[in-house]
Amino acid sequence: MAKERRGFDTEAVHAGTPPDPLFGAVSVPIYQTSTFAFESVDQGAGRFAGTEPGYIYTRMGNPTVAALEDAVTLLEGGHGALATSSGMAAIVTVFFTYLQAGSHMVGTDSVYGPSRVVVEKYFSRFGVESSFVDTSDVSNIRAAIRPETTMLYIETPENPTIRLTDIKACTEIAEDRGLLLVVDNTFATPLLQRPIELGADIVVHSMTKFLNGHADVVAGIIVTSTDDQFRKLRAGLNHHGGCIDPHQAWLVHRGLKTLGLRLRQAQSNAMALSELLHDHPAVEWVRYPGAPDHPQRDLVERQMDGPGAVLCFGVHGGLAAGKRLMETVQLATLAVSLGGVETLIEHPASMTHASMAHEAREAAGITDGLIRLAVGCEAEADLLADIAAALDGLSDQHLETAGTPS
Ligand code: LCS
Repeated sequence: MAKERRGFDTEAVHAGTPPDPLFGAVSVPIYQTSTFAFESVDQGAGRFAGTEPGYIYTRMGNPTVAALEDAVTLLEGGHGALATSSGMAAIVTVFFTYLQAGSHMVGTDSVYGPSRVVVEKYFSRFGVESSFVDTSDVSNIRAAIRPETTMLYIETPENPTIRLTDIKACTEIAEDRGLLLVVDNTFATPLLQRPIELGADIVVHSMTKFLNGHADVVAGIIVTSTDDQFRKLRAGLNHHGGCIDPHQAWLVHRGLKTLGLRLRQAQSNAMALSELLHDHPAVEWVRYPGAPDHPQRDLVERQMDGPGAVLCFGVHGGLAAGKRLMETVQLATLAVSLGGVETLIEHPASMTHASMAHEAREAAGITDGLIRLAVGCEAEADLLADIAAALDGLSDQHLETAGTPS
């Protein structure tokens, strides 16, 4: 009888946690070793040839790392996974493995800045061409595809514009045009969105964010949907060298167990904050997939099991007022990154997306006035009070300035 799929939280707690044969340790042991002894030359040769099971060298695989990879594979509904030293190492390993001179990729214009810059600035030196377009309108993807296009790379929800791209529609385009569809699922996580189930080929994550969830590790992962991709990427990662350290892998695996608990709490806080922002006179605009006025509500309903915990907004008075707000908040921390238990606020144009050219940033909707709020797990009332006080301060100042006779 087919085994029924267990609940997400059950899998998150138990996946990749095989019983420890030596002592029965309930937590996966940390195999903090760079290399593994062979019993014989023939056994070593067999491991290198792939005819003997067992580990060789931690860059090529490690049991603690494998436990984390098994867990994420299961949660994403993939075939296999490869954990990496950072989200960027995961992304660059995919590009390094699949792109070549003369090939062209189409990508989301408002991706995490370095995911785009690495292609436009570095891979271009090796003859790789790219077009980054607004993939929230899939007709832009079709228009950008060339005969030499081999990859479609999307991020949804997008960092930091919180626009969405229709994964199912991208799957159809990718199948039609023979492209590899790669989805950065960092913002949604497998709790809220499973791109491989929708037909994507490969999923990447910055595990630095929600999967680890505690702002104490930098890590990434690549999830594949076929054995062929897994083998190619395993070899690609071995040569690229961006493997994860076993201790970091163990920390991420520990964080992963509470992903559902953390993200549901953060999401509920984000919903309350989006309502506060929506109603506050100091706020010019807000974008959050959970808000009734998000322009892609239908897609949110179809593609996601929840709106997530990151939102963006702009205040009246533009960047100057935004800076005051970001420096006035007390509980929210002025810092880049997201997906941790603590609420973070940042200014993408001068921080996370500063490496993009100004025109490219503006064209992608990453305006100077955009503020990103990555909501954490604090008590809702405290977060609301913190943001409301900072916004009230802006309104008071705005009224004072408006009321000052010239
Ligand atoms: N993908 C997304 C969607 C990201 O947001 C980030 C990092 C990465 C990939 C790269 O992951 P990393 O190498 O940092 O693990 N995003 C950041 C951000 O928004 N603030 O600081 C880092």
